[in-house]
Amino acid sequence: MELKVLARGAPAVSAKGTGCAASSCGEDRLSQLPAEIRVQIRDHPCYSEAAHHHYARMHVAVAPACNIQCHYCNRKYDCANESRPGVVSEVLSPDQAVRKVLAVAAAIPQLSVLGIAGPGDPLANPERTFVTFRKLSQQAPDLKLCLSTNGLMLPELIDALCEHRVGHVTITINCIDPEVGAKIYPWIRWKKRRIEGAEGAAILIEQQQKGLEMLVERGIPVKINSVVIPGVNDVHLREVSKYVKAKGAFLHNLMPLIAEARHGTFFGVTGQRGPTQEELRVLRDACAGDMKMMRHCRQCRADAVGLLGEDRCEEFTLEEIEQMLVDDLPSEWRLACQMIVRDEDLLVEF
Ligand code: CLF
Ligand code: SF4
Repeated sequence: MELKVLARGAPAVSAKGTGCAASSCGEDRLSQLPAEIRVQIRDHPCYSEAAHHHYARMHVAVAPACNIQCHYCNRKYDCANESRPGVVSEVLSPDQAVRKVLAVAAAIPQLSVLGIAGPGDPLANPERTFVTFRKLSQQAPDLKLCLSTNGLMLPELIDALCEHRVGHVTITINCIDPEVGAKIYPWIRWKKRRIEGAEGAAILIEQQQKGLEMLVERGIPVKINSVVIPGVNDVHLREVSKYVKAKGAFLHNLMPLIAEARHGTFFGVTGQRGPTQEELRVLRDACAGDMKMMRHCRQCRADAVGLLGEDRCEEFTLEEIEQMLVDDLPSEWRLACQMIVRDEDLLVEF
């Protein structure tokens, strides 16, 4: 792919095929943010809409277990063509994950972010998650580390997150009312007990809110994901958006529920529908008055690889990686490839 460098001051041009108009792509908004936040997000494809044209992320699926049950989740179901959270073809050991990251980094120089997002909850598998982060910090120190969690164990593991240099955290917050939560979470596992209904949801909500505050205090930009479930939490999410903004979250991502009977989830088999595009747009617009909204999410698999919307996970199966010569580009080389789009005076077009 040839990078065409345009003259200084020329209008920005969106990447072909990404379906995102330049006027909404955030270069201007990015330049208005405080310098330290800009540095944290400018090469993160999820936190910066502009960056998702130029930077890639990958997930390593090292976290199989979960400590709660959501009515929209069934991690047993796998389809190579399906892009949705929790879907994964292979669970990796930390060593396999490191090898995979180095192989991908050598093949995709735009790789800037390594995330752990499942297929279960990364913080319900702390040892596997943190061993992976530690090894990658040593072997690919330029990669930003990112994590997506249900938040149940966030307060207890916050120090470990900071020690391991995790710079971006997403919490899935679907409600701030336990009665709404009881319709989404049948149970949680807490202190070796299974706690059901609103009682369990109340503990989860409290932990999520505590975790959000602690992350903000530590200067970590927090993104909130919320699954929009019509008739269950859609109206309530306006309140959620106000709440998380007041607590200092950086970005809110309202994701449509994906529920089909063939996925075997509770919502799928009971016929719970997802929101229409119009319902989603109206809700996002209503919440946008309260905080910055993410509108370019691709609801990635837990083993996604590449630019958002151009998933290349099938090229990097365990079998393929075993046969690859894993000889990562030195970090400086990768950074040099990326630096051209980091320079805010240069506008580039693919
Ligand atoms: Fe992955 Fe999530 Fe980090 Fe991004 S995804 S852990 S913040 S590196 Fe991004 Fe994918 Fe949407 Fe997630 S497009 S599902 S928001
Ligand atoms: Fe599934 Fe994530 Fe919910 Fe756990 S927290 S049940 S992995 S969606």
